[in-house]
Amino acid sequence: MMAATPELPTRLRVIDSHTIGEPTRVVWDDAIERLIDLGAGTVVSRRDRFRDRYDHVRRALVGDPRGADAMVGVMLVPPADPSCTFGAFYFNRVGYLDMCGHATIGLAVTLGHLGRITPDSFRLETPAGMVGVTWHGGNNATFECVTPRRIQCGLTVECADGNLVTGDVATSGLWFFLCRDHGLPVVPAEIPRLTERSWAIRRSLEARGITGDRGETIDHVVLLGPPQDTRNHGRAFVLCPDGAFDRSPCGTGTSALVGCLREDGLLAEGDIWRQESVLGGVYEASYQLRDGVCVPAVRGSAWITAESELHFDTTDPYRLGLPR
Ligand code: PYC
Repeated sequence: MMAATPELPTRLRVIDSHTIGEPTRVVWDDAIERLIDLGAGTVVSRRDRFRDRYDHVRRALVGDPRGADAMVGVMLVPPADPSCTFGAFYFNRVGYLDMCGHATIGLAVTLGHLGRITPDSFRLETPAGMVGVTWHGGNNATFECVTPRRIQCGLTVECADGNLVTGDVATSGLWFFLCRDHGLPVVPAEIPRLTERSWAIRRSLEARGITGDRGETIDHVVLLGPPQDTRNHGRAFVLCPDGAFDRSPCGTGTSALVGCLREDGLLAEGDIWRQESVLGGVYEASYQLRDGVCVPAVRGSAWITAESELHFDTTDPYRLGLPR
């Protein structure tokens, strides 16, 4: 017998996009507000309430069979900070992300597509903090991420597969291990081995108790390499928490990298760093110093792929997603 079904509408409208390959699903339906009560307060408190009471909605929205590998969902909520126009929290098929760069670019292009914004800048309240967003019109948007911080530089880790790698532990809204000496070409043909190696690194960080400075799991691994196109500066394979690789160069990962490059004296204020994904899509990143604080900016492009209505038929055994 099927378990009693928790609150979930039978239909929900969403807008899907991809940010140079990386999928985003923005929930765009009044029904969700009638059905779920996230209370008042900050984006963090609304996200936590969603996680505690309505986590099944997350799985139904972005997990199999309705979601896609690597998809990040965005729930728009009212901001608590009066300087922000919107609030948003992010989730994927295994949990929640405090910030997501590609999904922020996807959200800006989606809001532009819906006529909710004009080409301009606005402030977005996210669980990681306040993020500046500019929709340039059409498919292009820039986000200014939270301040990057590197807490370990040149850390050597022995992986479960026996390989020794050296990298930096850094954050810019999410936690990353950024590594250059992983020994693999950052090309599509190597995605299975890049995935395996980055999982080995992630497992080894966990086994050694290496975390963010408040015990956060380092759940994104960035394997860096030289660009394939001489107009660009670097290339990245990024393993996401759900085991999928980021089809884009990873927005928050690129922000964290910008912070490391600055500290290493490899990127001057205002200079552009063009970062390729393992698939070849490019973000343009730079930073400004505001009151001495590094503010990274990442510019990218997103395209709407669908305006759809998801169906959650009450007779569907998988209306809440596959059980995994
Ligand atoms: O663009 O920040 C990002 C991101 C994180 C996980 C997937 N994309």
